Amino acid sequence: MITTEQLSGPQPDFDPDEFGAESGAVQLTELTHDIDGDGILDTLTVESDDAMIVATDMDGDGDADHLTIVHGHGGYSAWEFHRDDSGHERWERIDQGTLGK
Ligand SMILES: [Ca+2]
Ligand SMILES: [Ca+2]
Repeated sequence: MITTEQLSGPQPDFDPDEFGAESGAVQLTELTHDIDGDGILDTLTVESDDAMIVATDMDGDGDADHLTIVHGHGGYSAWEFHRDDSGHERWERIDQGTLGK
């Protein structure tokens, strides 16, 4: 039996520990936050057992353009999505480090 509780909590389709440049587009279906305050929801946060993911769709096409992954041990990485002229999709790591240091 499926409860509404089991259906809640949208999960972007990737493993935060395995995420990398070739991970491909991350579709965001249920945005929950408006971080730039323009009245349009643009950001989804997902908490898993050992990581928190903040995914933002800047241009409103439904795919994440920016991801920040914060791991339970305090390390984080930030990624920016690029699609080149030939349609190849790639994530570029733009930042990484450890929170609180
Ligand atoms: Ca917004
Ligand atoms: Ca987008």
